[in-house]
Amino acid sequence: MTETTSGKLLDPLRLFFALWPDDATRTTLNHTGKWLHKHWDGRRMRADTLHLTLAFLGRTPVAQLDALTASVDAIEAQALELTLDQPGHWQHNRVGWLGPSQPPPQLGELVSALNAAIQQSGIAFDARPHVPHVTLLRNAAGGGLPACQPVAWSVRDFVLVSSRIEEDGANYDVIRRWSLT
Ligand code: 2AM
Repeated sequence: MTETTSGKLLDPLRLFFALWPDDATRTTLNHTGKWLHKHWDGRRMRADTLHLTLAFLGRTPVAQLDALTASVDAIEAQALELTLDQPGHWQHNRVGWLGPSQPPPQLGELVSALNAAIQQSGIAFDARPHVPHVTLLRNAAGGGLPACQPVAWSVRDFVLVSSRIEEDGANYDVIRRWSLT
């Protein structure tokens, strides 16, 4: 699960918490990625990697995983409905993305609860202000756009993901999943 292709266990892991789309939402997001690519060019993210990051931990020793998951087990957060209706482009890293113009309060609550749980588990962590987005393009040109078809996403769980940077790009393994109430 968190092994390299050569079979070695990765330590430290490169971890992040994320909302992981169900198959139907993933297909719709991928469709929006195609549409955005027509306007902004760049490199499309593979459909199987699409996600919305909640908190990024970076390099974390495997030895800290149990403390982390125990802290997160104690979180009680609510299910939420996301409407991803806002395409965006960041000049500094040329990322093209889709996010919610009006993030529901439950999303901010979940992010805060995760930040607290990460800190409680003793992991060195530098929380940045959270800008909810799904990266669809890298090296994108940006510019004006026609109206974008919103993507509706019923969020019922969140995941912990381990990221492996390999020759074909980033590969992600979902290593734990937590239900929202
Ligand atoms: P991005 O898609 O905007 O690049 C895995 O790398 C995920 O973690 C991606 O969603 C990425 O966001 C995000 N990420 C990478 N580095 C980060 C950082 N330093 N702070 C917050 N999120 C980060």
